[in-house]
Amino acid sequence: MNVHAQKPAALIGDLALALASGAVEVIDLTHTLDPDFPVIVLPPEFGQCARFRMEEISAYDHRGPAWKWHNFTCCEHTGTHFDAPSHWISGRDVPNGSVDEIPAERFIGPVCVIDCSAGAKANEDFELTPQIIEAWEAEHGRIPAESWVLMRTDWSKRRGAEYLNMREDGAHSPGPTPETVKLLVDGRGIRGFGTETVGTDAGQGAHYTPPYPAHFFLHGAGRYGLQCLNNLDRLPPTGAMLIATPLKIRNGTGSPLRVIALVPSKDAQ
Ligand code: 23J
Ligand code: MN
Repeated sequence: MNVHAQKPAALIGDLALALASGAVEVIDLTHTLDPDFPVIVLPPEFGQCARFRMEEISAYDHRGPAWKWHNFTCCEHTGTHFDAPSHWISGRDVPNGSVDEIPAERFIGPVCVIDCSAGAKANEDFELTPQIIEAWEAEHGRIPAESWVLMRTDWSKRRGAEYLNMREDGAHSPGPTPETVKLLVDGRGIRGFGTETVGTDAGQGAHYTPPYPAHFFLHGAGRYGLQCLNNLDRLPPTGAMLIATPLKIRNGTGSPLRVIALVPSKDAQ
């Protein structure tokens, strides 16, 4: 354990006080679940992801005079969502590879945010490369093992058809190269990788070797994915703590979830 660490009881008490006083802020990294929020569209020969749908059971009426409630349905990979190792063929035999089996402590961890917003603005097929990771580390220090690495592109600000950005040859959106994912997984031992786009892979990710390298290498190594993240422009490059707890779906390969980050307040520093 770090020699500077406080006693755990003092640490939790201080955190509770810091949250209550606003010295630590809670940032919501989640989009609203809504039937209009885009879902990934695969080539037509494959099965497709269902959008979020909600139906009213009652609304303080004859169907239930004092209560309102809904049934909802969706794909595991709808809206802001978590990818488990069992989502990909490379991770099919990973122990504790589905959302219900992942130990709860793995849902909380430190965050590194790589700002690719300028590059993604100039090039919709922008690639996160090992050179960009190394330049980020020269400025902010080495990416710690078991951290979440988030790729900021400001893609979350896009609306409607601009979000999937589909053309005749498929979607065009930024993502990591195979070498980058290998560096993060094998070289740094990250916990997981998150994006603002509809997948952890680029829109054109099927054309890499292997296809969809983020899914292939992350999940093959028992690491996780987060997609459709929001508000990454409100996170510092380092120093935030991510909390991402998927629903406990038996054998689930992923789940929509509320993702939040604890961030030191700018006013209270
Ligand atoms: C299935 C097939 C390809 C991809 C995906 C799902 C996702 O992006 C996902 O939501 O996990 S690329
Ligand atoms: Mn997914």
